[in-house]
Amino acid sequence: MPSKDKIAYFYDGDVGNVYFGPNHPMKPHRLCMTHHLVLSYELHKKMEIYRPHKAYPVELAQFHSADYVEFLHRITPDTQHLFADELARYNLGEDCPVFENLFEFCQIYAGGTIDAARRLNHQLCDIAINWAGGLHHAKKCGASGFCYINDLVLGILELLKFHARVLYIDIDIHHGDGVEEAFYFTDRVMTVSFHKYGDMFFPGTGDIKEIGEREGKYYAINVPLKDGIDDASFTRLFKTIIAKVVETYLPGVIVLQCGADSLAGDRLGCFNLSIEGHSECVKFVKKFNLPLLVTGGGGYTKENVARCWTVETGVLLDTELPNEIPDNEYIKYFSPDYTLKTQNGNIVYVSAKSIIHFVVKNESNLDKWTSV
Ligand code: ZLS
Ligand code: CA
Ligand code: ZN
Repeated sequence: MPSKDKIAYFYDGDVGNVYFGPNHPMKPHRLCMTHHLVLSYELHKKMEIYRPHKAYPVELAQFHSADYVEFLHRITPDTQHLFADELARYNLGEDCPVFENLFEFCQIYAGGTIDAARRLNHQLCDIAINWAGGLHHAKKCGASGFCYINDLVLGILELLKFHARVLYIDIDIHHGDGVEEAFYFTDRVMTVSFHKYGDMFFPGTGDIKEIGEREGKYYAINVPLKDGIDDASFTRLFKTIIAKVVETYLPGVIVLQCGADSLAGDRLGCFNLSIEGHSECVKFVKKFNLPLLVTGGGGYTKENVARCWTVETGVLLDTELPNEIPDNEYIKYFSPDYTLKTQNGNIVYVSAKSIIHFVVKNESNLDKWTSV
């Protein structure tokens, strides 16, 4: 059945041309690979493709401090040695290096999420996709974990102009700390993050006991998980929690961060999800038929990131994709099998009992939930 949903997809060919540096796990080129795979399946024919505007400094300063935005604008790889104090103050360095065209990169991915939110606000689409967005760690006054500007917070602030309640869901393997922190004291945004927790895993926050404060108490949900969680456990937790949240919170719009570092075989991640498991979460969220803003996020084994986000573009379009990848100029990256679904070799089998760390606690906002 062809979809009746109107899908807006945001992409700028310049976003994949920046380079974080040798050995850095974040490879923006994965965004070009994703886009080429989307094109090779001819999915562009089923949605509206937009080049996002480059967000203006004043737009970035709706969340970030003006001095931080101004510094990001000004700093270059050639001048950074003159600004040691500021680099430290704004947490720029190994995880968040200063590279060529850094500010333009931020303007593009943030512009994409802002444009996506605005099109949803004006009911010009039902679903808006920005795979370049989802940089959930950035803080008001500084960078963190490969994230400089928090496009998700900016997108949600835009959605709040038209919607009383926004639900934010984060399936990146890392805790969505920047988004949680921005809305920790309000009941107008409910944040739900699924993530690896413990063993000093970055960023170290996201305990089940973090539930929000003041007006925001019970409006932050954290689902801390251990290594190796598989499709069956993850999707069961996800569906149980999200169904209950949507039923009780009644959001006007959903923002879904689809970080692909929760896939098996990720260079930084340690979960055991297949692309089918990951995309089942997207399918489940789509079924609520609420306006939906979908972003990327982490993902460090780039062939699998491209595969995953292409499958999920298909899910959002209600289009099943043949497993054999059609010929395209990036086909070499998908050798040796040239198929879309996760290679079995990525899955590591571990005892299911050892991996579920998530316990429903009476004192948390999950108190009325009988079992997960
Ligand atoms: O959620 O764990 C850390 C912080 C450190 C260890 C790494 N060193 C460099 C800094 C201090 C405690 N950082 C994490 C950040 C993970 C961000 C995830 C982003 C997202 O997916 C959303 C986009 C981390 N993990 C791995 C690295 N950093 C890392 C690995 C290898 C390198 C090379 C480049 C840089 C320095 C050497 C680097 C970082
Ligand atoms: Ca997460
Ligand atoms: Zn991540």
